[in-house]
Amino acid sequence: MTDLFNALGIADDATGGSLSVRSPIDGAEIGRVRTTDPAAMEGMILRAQEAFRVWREVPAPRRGELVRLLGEELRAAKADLGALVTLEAGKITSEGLGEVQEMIDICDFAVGLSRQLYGLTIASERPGHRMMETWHPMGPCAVISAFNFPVAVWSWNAALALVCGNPVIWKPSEKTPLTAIASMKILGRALARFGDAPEGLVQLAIGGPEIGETLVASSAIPIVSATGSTRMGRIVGPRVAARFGRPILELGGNNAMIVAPSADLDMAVRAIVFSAVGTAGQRCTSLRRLIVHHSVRDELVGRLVKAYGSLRIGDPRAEGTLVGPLIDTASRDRMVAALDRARAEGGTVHGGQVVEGVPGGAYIQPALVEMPAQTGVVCEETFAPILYIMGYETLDEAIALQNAVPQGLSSCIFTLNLREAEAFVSAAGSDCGIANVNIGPSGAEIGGAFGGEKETGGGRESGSDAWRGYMRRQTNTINWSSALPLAQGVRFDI
Ligand code: UN1
Repeated sequence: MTDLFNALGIADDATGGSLSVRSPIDGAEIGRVRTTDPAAMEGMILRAQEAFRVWREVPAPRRGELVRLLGEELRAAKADLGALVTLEAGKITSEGLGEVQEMIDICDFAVGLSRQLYGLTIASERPGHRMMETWHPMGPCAVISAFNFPVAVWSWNAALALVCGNPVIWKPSEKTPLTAIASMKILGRALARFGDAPEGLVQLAIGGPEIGETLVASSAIPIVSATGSTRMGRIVGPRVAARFGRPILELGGNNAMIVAPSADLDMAVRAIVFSAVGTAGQRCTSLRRLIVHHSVRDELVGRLVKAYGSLRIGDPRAEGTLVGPLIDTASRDRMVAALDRARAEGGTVHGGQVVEGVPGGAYIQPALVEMPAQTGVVCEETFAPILYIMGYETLDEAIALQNAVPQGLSSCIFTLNLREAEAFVSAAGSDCGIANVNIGPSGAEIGGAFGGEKETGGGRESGSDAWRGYMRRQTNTINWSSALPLAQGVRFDI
């Protein structure tokens, strides 16, 4: 561990502070970090504003160079940062590395984007006039991130914000400050090679709700990108909106898969197991509801019970482990309580036993729960590996079930029937921000816009044109004639 902290340059930061950081692997303290004094936030916000005044005038491709260097440094640090993600967030080794790869991917994307912040030209109704759109930097961007993707979600936001000309203030989860400090050190290496970035371009604020509240309340921060629970989003969203800031919210999901009669069940089983138990069910895209046609239900459930029975649960660093610990025992308690409630609502539970694998860690068998209907507990997101299973007869019924929850992040259908697949992704199909065919709901690539509707919050991050959320649009009308005609035929002669 000391070697790891040295390699990432965080050894000095990971001792002596007031916030105790525990590894979910065994509950042991792995570091103490200093929290940010809430009284220091004002200075931090001022520094971000000063950095903005410089950074917004740096040409976007040059801004992209910083992100290119960050991508290079992340490549060099991938094994170490991945190992730290495993240590601090409890992800299995492959998923820890995958998270860092996601950071590298968004850096590559943002570098290309730094030469493609395109606007439109628009036909003017007036002779000798031209209309166009210009995209300008917006200002400091606050990033409030969650424990489950402790570094990738920051990088989605930071890479885009930086090429778009915005400074970043990052408030990571209190459960994962070490990966945040390490990411800042890695960024520091890129900044040193870059040379002339303004001080305060990217800052880290570690601490509890009072830190987040300052960022949410400050009108000097036009963009607040927040990832976490719907409960958190209900507080952050309205507060940012009330000061006419721009919230980018990525909140709870309750993601479903429909398995149709024609589905390739071999593929479906693999997709279900990865998306329901990967990251111990702690992705916002994790599969939580299986809506399976009655004709294939018994076979599929039988195969899933078998597959779940062979899952290796334990130390996420060990070769062959597929299910690591939950983030903490409170999270495991919530899973146990949800399973009790599911039983009370008529469910039959397979698995879900607490595992005393490594003492001090919150290990538990992932659970499959056959439900008679989509009851109250199924409509809630429990951030743990619980997969509720329900049956259906017609596709309309399946789509209605899938859409009948308050969340709208990710969804998918397994079918070899073209009509069903197209119906699922049509206007009357899935109401989610992500709708897939023959792949699971989790593990999205960074090239697409990421986010969802309803209680998921409506924000979009990562690929496609999500960058527009980090810039302000300006409409320009240029008159190159020697007359001054008014629009809409208005006459106003003086
Ligand atoms: C999250 O859980 O907040 O699609 C993000 C996925 C990952 C990102 C998840 N690429 O599962």
